[in-house]
Amino acid sequence: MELTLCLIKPDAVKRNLVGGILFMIEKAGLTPVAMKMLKLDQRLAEGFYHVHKERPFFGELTEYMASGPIVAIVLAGDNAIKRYRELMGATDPAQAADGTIRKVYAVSKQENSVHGSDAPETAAFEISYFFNATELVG
Ligand code: FUP
Repeated sequence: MELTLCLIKPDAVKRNLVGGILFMIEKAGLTPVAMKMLKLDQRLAEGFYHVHKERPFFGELTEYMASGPIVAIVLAGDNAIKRYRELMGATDPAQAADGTIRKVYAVSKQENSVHGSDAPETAAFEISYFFNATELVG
C-alpha cells in the first residue's frame, strides 16, 4: 500500500468539481484516507512548490494556488503514486489522454485542476505539508 497527495486546485473548487474529481479517483480504486479544504496564502503556496522556485512561471503559479480554496487529499492504494499520475493526465490538458481528470476538467497548463505527487520522497514531503500522522485514517 502506497500513499500519495492529491490537491484539487482553485479552478476546480471554484467550478464545483470536487465531487466529480473524487468520483473519478474512487472509481479508479484509489482510497481517500485524509481530506481537508483550506486556502493557501502566498507563503504556503511558495513553500509547497519550492522545487519550482527558479522556473519562470513560479510567481504566477503560486499566486494562482493562493487565489481560492483547495482540497488536499491523501490517497492510498497499491502503486498509488503512479496510478494517480496516470489518472491525472499530462500537465497541459491539450496533451492529456482521454479519460484523465485533466482531459475532462482542466482549463489550461496553469489551471489544470489537480496536483499529484511524482515520487515517494515528494509524496512524503507533500503529505506532511498538509497533514499530521494522526489525521490519516485506515
Ligand atoms: P505536474 O507534475 O503535471 O503537476 O506538472 P509540473 O510538476 O511540471 O508543474 C507543476 C505545476 O506548474 C503544474 F501543475 C502547472 C504549473 N506549470 C505552469 O503553470 N506552466 C508550465 O509551463 C508548467 C507548469
